[in-house]
Amino acid sequence: MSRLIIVSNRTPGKSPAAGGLAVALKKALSTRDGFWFGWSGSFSENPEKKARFETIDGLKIGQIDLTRADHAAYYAGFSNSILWPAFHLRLDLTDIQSHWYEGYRRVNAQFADALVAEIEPGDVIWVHDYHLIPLATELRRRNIRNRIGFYLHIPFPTPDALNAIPHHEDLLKDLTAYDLVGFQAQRDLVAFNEFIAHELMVKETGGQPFVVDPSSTVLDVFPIGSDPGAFAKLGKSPAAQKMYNRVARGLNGRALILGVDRLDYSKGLPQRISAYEKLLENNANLRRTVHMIQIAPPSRDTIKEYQVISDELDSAVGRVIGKFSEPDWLPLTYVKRAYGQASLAGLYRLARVGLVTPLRDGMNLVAHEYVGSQDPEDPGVLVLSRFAGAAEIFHDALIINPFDTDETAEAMRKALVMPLKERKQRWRSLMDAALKHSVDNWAESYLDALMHSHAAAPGDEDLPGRPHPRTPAHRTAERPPAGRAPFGSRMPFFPWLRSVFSS
Ligand code: ADQ
Repeated sequence: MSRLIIVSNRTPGKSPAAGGLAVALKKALSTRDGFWFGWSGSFSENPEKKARFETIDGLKIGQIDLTRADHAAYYAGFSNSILWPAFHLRLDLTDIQSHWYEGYRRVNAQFADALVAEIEPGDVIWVHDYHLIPLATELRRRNIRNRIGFYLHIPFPTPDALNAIPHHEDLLKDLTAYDLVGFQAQRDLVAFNEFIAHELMVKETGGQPFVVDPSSTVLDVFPIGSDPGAFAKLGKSPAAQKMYNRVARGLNGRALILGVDRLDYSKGLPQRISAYEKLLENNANLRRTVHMIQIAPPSRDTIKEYQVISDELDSAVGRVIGKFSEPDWLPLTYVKRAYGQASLAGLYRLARVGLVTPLRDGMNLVAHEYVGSQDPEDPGVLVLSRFAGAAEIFHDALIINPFDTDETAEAMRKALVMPLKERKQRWRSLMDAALKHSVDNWAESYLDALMHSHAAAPGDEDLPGRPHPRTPAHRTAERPPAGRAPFGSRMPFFPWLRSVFSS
């Protein structure tokens, strides 16, 4: 079996509290030879070109250091002050500083330099997320011909938002250097195709289109998931039970409404607090019968916009507490720290209402984890934003528009009074969807599609005399049908768009 090389901004750490994604990728690596590669988390003003390897928790990890200046431009700068807000359609929050792009490309080139020495013929390379879009281009420049796949964990932007990103043409070309590009949701593939369709229109009306030819890259949808079976077990574990009992005692029979998020402006937290405020305002009878817990540990807090959202949330929480609290009842608890998965599973299991209301989100794994942790005999209700990738999977959640705080408040009320029979029916359907879209199925279907993403057998491309698989001659060779369709969600690149490239 070919070796697997996983590349992401950071590698999994030494702490055992790894997320579902790290666990699934670790599992994929445990059945194959290979390693995980990324930034070490350390700075050096003169970083070694070669990767340092160590084995952590049975996993081979390769790392490099970065200079402080490059990291600032690549991570806080281009990745998280331009790509993240623009891909989440928050152009108002972008901070465009032109020199960041050079740092972004420099770090991708540095990743490629370190990787080149480690790649063997037949290795399959799986690159993760928006920090590393140019990595395949950099590897191809260094004559790496192996299969390389890319997975985007966040949503793909609409054409206008894409056009607002400096050097977006380069980034689109970079995507076409991959054999397979995987998206979270159909919405993302549609957005990609929409951009190409828009360029076709520009051409047809006599303008100067930006020509990118994605015809040698397979574009497909692979919705990520969690491990619902593991969460079902975890929800009953002693650590989960401890958290469950501790909080249940405090609730004293009140219904728990729960939000668990990274503190990020994409998660719609101030809007969520406003919706809860409306719930209490419009339903005086519910006051004292409910309690909301919002867990939101700060993230990326060196970036100004993250400090702003943190202040905004502080003030929204203070407003609601000030408005409704009584000496013996608090409407809301806001916890600004992260918890381990077992504690989260206990809280998820206790919550009558799980609030997952991002303004835009790639998938949102909290939705999957909430569903996985429920007690089948007394399940809670998921209130889910239509702008989370998860909404394409969880049809039996209460789907809301997070910008419409009246609608969100009404969904919370509906969830609180929902009869047990309906809760059970909805939960069964959600659990079936979570199991179908488990993180293991996701990794397996992605890797399967990557293995079939061009006609050459793995390693063949490196045999002497074999044509380079990415040469135009090879592109005309019949391609297998784009890998196994992940859960029937495959939507190929619109064939009629090919005309724009062939004319
Ligand atoms: P995130 O934006 O980080 O991920 P999400 O998918 O909700 O968002 O969470 C990822 C993980 O973080 C989950 O396993 C969750 O348990 C954990 N987590 C979140 N809040 C936590 C808290 N307060 N304490 C402890 N753990 C917490 C990005 C994209 C998502 C996409 C994922 C995976 O933005 O859309 O679903 O990658 O592809």
